[in-house]
Amino acid sequence: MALQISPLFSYFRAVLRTTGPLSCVRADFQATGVKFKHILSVQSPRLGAKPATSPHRGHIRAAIRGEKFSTALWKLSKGNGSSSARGRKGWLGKVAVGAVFGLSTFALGQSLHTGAVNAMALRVNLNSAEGNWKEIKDLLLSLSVKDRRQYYNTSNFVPLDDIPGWTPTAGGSESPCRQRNEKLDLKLSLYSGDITKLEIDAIVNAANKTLLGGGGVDGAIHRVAGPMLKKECASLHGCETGEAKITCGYGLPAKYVIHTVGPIAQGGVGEEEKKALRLCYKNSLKTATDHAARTVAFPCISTGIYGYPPEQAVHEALATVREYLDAHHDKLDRVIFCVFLPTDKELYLQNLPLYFPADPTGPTLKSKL
Ligand code: AR6
Repeated sequence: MALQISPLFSYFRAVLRTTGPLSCVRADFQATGVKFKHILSVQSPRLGAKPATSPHRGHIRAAIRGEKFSTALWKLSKGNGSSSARGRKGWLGKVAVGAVFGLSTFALGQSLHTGAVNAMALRVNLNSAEGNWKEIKDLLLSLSVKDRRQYYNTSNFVPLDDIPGWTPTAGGSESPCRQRNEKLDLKLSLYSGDITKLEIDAIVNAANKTLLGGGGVDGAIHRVAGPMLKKECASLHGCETGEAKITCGYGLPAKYVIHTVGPIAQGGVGEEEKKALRLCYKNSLKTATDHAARTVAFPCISTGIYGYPPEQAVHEALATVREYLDAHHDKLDRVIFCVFLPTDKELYLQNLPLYFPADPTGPTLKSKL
């Protein structure tokens, strides 16, 4: 942007040095406006290589540039420069704002913003590896959920409202291993399906140490997020077992992806693997709350390719989430256990009441799942 703004301002200065009456200045600025439009059109390439054809694409770079340019002009028009330059800059800015495109300050700002977004038709392709992931991330994270929807790379996303809260079921055969904490009612969900569909603040990825993608849920997440995710992941320089790192969700309906690396348990589960698996859940939740993510979904970390027995992993998952929620329930609205296999769903249905028991004296509550 600096490359584009500075020639324009140099041009303003040159024109002001060489012109006399304001009408001439105005005429020249109008010409400059045309040039500037040209600069924006020609030098603002699409963020992706292919022409965008779907309604999921947007106008990210154009929006950022339009925003920055209108802000720059606004600052200039306020004349907040130093000492003697202040008066000249203020005057220059006001003339510039009034003159470029022959519009009022307000109309100019509006025109640049909405014009950049709507009329210039510069489009983003989240399926292309071209483009600056930081710019895209900044914009996506600044949008409301509703405004972000146009960038989703998946159909049939599932909004939080469609994910029922899990309510504890009293009267199971096994005795609970935790006390009841009514503050945690409706803070949990058991969701059966694809984690890449969830429109929530953060989904957790069962990644590997490189963070550069792989199979299983990791592969599914990278496919939907698109290549910008891999670019941002590459900037994180890997992740150790049990740690967690956060990125933007890009084409995913989830705003963030929290990448954690579970233990490889193909040789059996010992204390080290248990501890590492608990750390995955704890560090993922801490990373979520550190980023003000209030809704988080977990897959069954390590229980696929990494071979952790699911009937053991479920206890580490539930115990750690229970412990974290006891201490930090005010920071989280929902923790979702996202199960992919019917056998995992069964395991969670059996074990959830042990870690999140119902009131034994109250009415029997039925899970809505
Ligand atoms: N949504 C929700 N859960 C899923 C999905 C999905 N779309 N796809 C699979 N699962 P895994 P790991 C479940 O193998 O064992 C990768 O190559 C799956 O049924 O994905 O931690 C990484 O790069 C299982 O319950 O992760 C690593 O190299 C759970 O996700 C390695 O695999 C985890 O299975 C990590 O292995």
